[in-house]
Amino acid sequence: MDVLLVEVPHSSASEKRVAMPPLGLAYIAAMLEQRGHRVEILDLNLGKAKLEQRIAEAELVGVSSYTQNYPYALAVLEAAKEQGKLVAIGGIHATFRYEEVLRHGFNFAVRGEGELAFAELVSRLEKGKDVRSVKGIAYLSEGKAKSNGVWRVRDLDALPLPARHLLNLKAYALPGAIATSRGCAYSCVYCSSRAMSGKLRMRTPESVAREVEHLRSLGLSSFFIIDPNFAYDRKRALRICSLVSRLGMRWYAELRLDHVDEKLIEAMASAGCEVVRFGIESGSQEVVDAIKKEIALERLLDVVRKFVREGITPVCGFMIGHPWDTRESVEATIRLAEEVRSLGGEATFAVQTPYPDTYLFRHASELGLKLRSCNWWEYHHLNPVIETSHFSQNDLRTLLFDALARLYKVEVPNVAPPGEAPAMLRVLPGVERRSFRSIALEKEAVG
Ligand code: B12
Repeated sequence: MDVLLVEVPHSSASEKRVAMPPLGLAYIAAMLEQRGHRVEILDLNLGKAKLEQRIAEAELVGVSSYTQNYPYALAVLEAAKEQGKLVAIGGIHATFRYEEVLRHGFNFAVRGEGELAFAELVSRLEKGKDVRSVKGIAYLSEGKAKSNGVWRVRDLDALPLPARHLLNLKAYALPGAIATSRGCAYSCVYCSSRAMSGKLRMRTPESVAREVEHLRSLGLSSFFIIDPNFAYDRKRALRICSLVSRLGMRWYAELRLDHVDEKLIEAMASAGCEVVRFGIESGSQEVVDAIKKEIALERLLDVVRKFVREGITPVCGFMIGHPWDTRESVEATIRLAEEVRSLGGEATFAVQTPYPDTYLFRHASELGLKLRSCNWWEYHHLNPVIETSHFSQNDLRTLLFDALARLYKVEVPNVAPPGEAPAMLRVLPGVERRSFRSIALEKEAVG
């Protein structure tokens, strides 16, 4: 079958170049090719040219979407429906909101990890067979949404490597996105990873090193580990460091504060790691406990010092607007972020955003959260869509800008129209939104 896979645009306000290739679609494509299907990947972040023509050449269209850019997926649906094509949607938003996407007209929602579910769906469609029993898909039957559950891949090492030959890697600022594990062992109340990918499954260090070697053979000089927590298994992380240290590549990874120690930091540094990101989320231990982050803040500054000493830039992510946040806890958060920066680390700020199926979203009213917008487009961490029992939407916006202004020592004109925060940020002179990716990009630029 001829399948077109479409990645819809990401709204990364301040990035001049598209950050990363759609790894999820590259995995889906590899499995389809293994089953003998012809596949194309169209990443609309690289331009919208030829969408209609590519749809015309395909028998089935598959769309990938997060919550925030779901409105774009509807535009692709419309374009495909105009040509009478079957359209499936997969990814995090379709997994949680399958009834919504089916009501909007998608023929199939593929829930969870799509490699096997979608390949099975395509093979049966090709043979004209009944697809209603395919695990991991949802569809409408007599107007009712029917779901066959969520499919997750048990043995990640058994998956074919992502089909990067279908991607124009040169077009991406950080082309070397790689996943060494899926899922998470923790249940932070605001995070979708656990809800989306379930329990943690890890690849063997040898299979990870083989993929990094493959990236190098493609001419890449760096890779970006997208796992929520690269070092959950310390022994595995040390083994990966020793295997990739021979390849002379730069790399970036996300970690948890409770899974790092001196030996691991040294091993990561000598293996070429240059930037790491920690989700710290608050400067108040009480709030950190309430959001079920399970880390001890008292360790942070020492860990930051150790990373900086080893030449790795630690980026700490903070959020304001947690249900338990007060002016005092927000103040503590800004103070801690300033301390991190004073030690040579970096800090990023976002506003708490309850994404579908997270604990926060499911328990919003008990937690005193009022959802002030159901326009998914506004769900992008820089624009408050909630009111808490302590702060109004506008309070949260002001707190966010004040935090950014204090951190970056600039004046903040409070002119933010509702929903337009990314555009607003462009008026903050000199405050390019510092993010894990933009800091990694700086390293790339230095080379
Ligand atoms: C890499 C990444 C990014 C990259 C995306 C690059 C890209 N082109 O894919 C960038 C940096 C651009 C990004 C940006 C943002 N991100 Co982000 N991102 C991630 C991250 C870390 C990894 C995603 C990934 O590659 N996973 C690995 C691949 C293999 O899995 P996958 O993409 O999910 O694909 C699988 C399935 O979903 C499914 N599937 C996916 N697409 C399709 C399509 C079809 C047809 C089928 C059948 C199946 C299918 O099958 C795939 C293979 O198993 C996740 C956290 C995580 N660990 O998952 C957060 C995550 C997805 N991001 C998140 C958010 C909130 C954002 C931002 C809104 C944050 C912000 N304000 O800046 C932005 C904006 C994005 C936007 N929508 O505009 C949330 C999403 C929550 C939600 N409900 O939408 C997550 C879950 C983080 C979190 N913990 O909450 N992000």
